[in-house]
Amino acid sequence: MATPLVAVEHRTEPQDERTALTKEAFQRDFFNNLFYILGKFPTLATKNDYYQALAFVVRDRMLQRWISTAAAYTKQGSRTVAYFSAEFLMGPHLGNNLVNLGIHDEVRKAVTELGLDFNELLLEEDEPGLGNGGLGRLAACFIESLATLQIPSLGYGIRYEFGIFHQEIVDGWQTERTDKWLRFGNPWEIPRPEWAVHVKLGGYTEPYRDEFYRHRVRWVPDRLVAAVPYDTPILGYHTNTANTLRLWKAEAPESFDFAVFNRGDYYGAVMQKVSSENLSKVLYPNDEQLQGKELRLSQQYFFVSASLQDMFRILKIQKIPVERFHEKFAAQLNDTHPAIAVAELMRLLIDENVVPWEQAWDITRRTFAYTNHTLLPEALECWPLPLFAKLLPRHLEIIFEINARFLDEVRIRFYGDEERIARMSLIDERGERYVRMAHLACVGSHAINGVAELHSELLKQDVLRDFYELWPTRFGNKTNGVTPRRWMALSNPRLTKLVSSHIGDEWITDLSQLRRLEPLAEDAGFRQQWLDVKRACKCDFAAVALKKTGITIDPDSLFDVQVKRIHEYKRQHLNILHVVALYHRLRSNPNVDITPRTFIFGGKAAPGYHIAKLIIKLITSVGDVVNRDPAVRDRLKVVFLPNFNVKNGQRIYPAADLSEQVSTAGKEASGTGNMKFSMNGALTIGTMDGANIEIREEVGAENFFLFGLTTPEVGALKASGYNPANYLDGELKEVVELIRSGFFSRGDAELFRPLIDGLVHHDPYLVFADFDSYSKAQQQVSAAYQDRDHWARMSILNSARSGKFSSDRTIREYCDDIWKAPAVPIRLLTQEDVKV
Ligand code: GL7
Repeated sequence: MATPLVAVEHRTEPQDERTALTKEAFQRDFFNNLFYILGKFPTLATKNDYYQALAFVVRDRMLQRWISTAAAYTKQGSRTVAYFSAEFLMGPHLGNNLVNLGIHDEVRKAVTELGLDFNELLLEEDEPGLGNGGLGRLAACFIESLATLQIPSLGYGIRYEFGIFHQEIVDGWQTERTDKWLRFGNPWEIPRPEWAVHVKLGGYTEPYRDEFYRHRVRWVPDRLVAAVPYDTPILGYHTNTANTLRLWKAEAPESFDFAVFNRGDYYGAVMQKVSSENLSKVLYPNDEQLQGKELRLSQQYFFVSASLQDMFRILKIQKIPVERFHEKFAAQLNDTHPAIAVAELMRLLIDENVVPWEQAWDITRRTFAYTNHTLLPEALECWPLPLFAKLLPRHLEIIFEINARFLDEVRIRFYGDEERIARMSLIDERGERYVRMAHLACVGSHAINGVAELHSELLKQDVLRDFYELWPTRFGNKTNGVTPRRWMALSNPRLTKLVSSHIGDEWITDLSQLRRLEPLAEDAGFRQQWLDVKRACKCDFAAVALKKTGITIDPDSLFDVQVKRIHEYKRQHLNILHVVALYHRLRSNPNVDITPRTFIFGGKAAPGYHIAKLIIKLITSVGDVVNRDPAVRDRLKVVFLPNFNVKNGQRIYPAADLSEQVSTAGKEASGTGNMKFSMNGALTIGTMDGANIEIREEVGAENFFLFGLTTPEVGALKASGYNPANYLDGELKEVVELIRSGFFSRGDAELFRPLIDGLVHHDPYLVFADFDSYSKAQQQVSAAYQDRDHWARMSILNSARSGKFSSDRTIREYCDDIWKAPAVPIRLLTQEDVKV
């Protein structure tokens, strides 16, 4: 009798020989894969071979869902969300797929029985790091929630050959290495070359008359690139839904090659192929900083055009007329990176489907909605007009026409307000001319949203104020969320087990149920179990930290964590200044009673962002001194964990006691790491910024360490002429002098000068202004941690009250308010059903 691998009643699929869920079938297939797919036998097999053999076992068991889902959507012509994003920071797939299939623990047992280390195999997966940070990870959480909520959806993006660079710390400095995530192959994707499309670039346009003597415009490009879709199934949690992430790879179109080959220019033909492939070669590693590079605009247009063409193909298969494009699809623009889609959809409708302008415009606006993700001016995408004209001549004409009609509307509404016209124009004409992508996105969308309450308000008051005044009803808020499947169930199995043993497991798909933990905060036994879980996670992380940095950390110290991209507005330097202050206190009075702390930092700096890299160097340099100083007696430790990514994040969030969310008020649009920490029972020290405000509102002010200036106070201080030197006294002054003196740089007083001088003379993010308040809040943290039992209470309440921050809630709001996309439950097909 075969042992069933799973005894979960949600599993309804008819099982066949190949994908049966018995332990025997699973172990048999594992070795079959090693043999027939990887061509290895155990003696020669590497860990990665085993990982892949396992991945294929799991993939086989996902395909029935995937095929059934595609078949249902095709047959029903279901309304579909198309999530357009230049980034999808998926993280490793294997563990998540096991959790969502509901076979995680059983597969772990079966693998372990084979004498293999299950965790080690999971770690073998090179994660697809196709994103920079929060924005890309949000897209990943969203498509997982869409699948869990059974909403028909497609994620459209770019299959970068090199994702976000791999960070190493050498002599305390960040160094970058290319991320060769595809090196050993990717078992999760299926290429679909039969659905490749051509994307045009460059050239010129010309008017002509078609066979019906209609005026038309022809775009004669000077380059064609083939876009080949690579599909990855995205499973919902314990549902039959498996949606698709469709990422485009750039290749040279065969036909073009032939032309050059025939001219005998072999080398030229190969070079052309190489230059086409460049389009999906590498992710630009800047977060929140526009790099006005032609290749970047080409990438954006490349994936947007391919995706829209793909959507037309889908319409055709489902026999839906192009005039009903907006009924079939709700397309979300994840920031302005895909905003060129507005002009591209117009072009496809007008030039290629001969839809009249007014109707095409109506369809376009009803199709798109736009999410803004940042208030930082340097992140707002503006493309120089000449560059735009060269690459996308037809789109520029279309944008001019959209602009002319739009500005007419503004003129009528705001009679005589020429300044407003200039401010709102899609073209910035104040000096050199630019195309303003955020304006294009606003004009071409029926809904516009920010990603947290404060951010959405600031958009209306500030960055998009004119648009808000014109179309107030189009604006809304959708506070971000994160998926509890990856960020709790998968990454924190101990907590998951503890929670589920008390309140059942429905919280995994209905996070508001965590509220039922609230009464348990008063239960001493539960508090002890809660602390035990936290301590075990901290021990796990201590082992990781030791392995990756050689630094030994004490699991009984307070783990104070700041992991996120390194950026001045996120103020990692505020944090490290406080570390230096504590060190200074210890050195000045070695017997001072302090709460032992481990400061954990992680995050990448954009390779060209010198100050951010210097902040990393400062952190590692302070660590070098503090970690070794015998006077400290291990009461302070500073760890910079290299290469913060999804995989590392999964081990850090569960281990944190304190979450550092210390951006200057009004700068962090939302933050999402803040949510992952709180769910996993960390307390937050934070400013009134982004989603921190809502986290504090949910968990209660008494369970949150607040500090710093508010957004209006920041504005007022800046308006009054902020002088950071005025704040340079007392402990802060001593801290700054210590760094300036070269104490942390072996006497080199020059090394940190750019950073320190920048703070003393400019300090655009008000580090000095907030230092005192931060330092006081940190004292409250230290005091609170002394009463471990009370800390446990606060920690439990953080988790219990984090339900709002599930991406399921966010996605439901998008579906109800913007996409109007209902769920489509999937019935699993048998192999009989799909026989031709
Ligand atoms: C960001 C915001 O900075 C961040 O606060 C937000 O949580 C995230 C998702 O909405 O989007 N905007 C941005 O450009 N990046 C972000 O992470 C890179």
